[in-house]
Amino acid sequence: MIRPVEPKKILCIHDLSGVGRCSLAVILPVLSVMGLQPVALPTVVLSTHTGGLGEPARLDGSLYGEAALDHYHALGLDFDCIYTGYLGGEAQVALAEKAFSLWGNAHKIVDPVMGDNGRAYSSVTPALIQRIRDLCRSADLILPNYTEAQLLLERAPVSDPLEDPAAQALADDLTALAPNVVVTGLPLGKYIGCAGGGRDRFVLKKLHLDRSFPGTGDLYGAVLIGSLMQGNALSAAADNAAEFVSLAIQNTPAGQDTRFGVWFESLLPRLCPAARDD
Ligand code: PXL
Repeated sequence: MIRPVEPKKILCIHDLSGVGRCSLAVILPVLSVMGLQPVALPTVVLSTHTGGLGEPARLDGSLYGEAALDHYHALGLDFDCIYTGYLGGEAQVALAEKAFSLWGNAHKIVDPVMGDNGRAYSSVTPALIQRIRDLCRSADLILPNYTEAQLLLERAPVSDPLEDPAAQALADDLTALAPNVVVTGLPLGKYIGCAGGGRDRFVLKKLHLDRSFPGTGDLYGAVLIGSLMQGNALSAAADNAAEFVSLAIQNTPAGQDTRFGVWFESLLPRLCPAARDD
């Protein structure tokens, strides 16, 4: 008899933005369809993301998050993985730190959400950058984009194109902070690439993108983590994630308002383990 195995639990500490297809709104469906069990811990509830849809309605989740972590710990729950993303301030970094210390054996993955396109987000202060840099030091894997990689390394962020060796060197330099690194959104000539540092080094030049959308970093992170939790090596997981993001962008009709994110929903069945050979 085949004994059923409980799906792995992933604690997802990210914002919940109602409109705009980013953060928990993409992470939860992706992880579920990949056969995993995401547990959402919204750091902040927003009516939309903050990327150009006006001033969102906002509900801070710091106190809720502290109480939810205590509740999960009292229940004796275990998490296979903790995945952190958008942290709206230093109190929310403390939430991630608390989760890391309560579940010391979980695989800890930090997406150090701080900026994009060569600039830190307006709400991101030097003190917050330092706290997030410190959080990265307790992670097993970090997933910065190109801008965040430079902020973590205390380099002035630029969006200039890179050669492959420089992309690889950036990922290698970040292993001073965390043992495994994937840098996303690297401008590699006519490609957007990602580079991995640590035990599983690689440079992938996968995406030939004509448009950029909010939330594709979260989509990428969710597929990568889902793939890792399914037992794939980091470079294979990064490859799967790049391919899915590329497909989702191609699936979004030209002329759509990019602020509303990529049309990934109809592609979700491709991520389902049972549907893989269809
Ligand atoms: O990773 C995209 C994202 C997530 N969360 C919030 C955002 C954005 C992009 O703008 O504003 C709150």
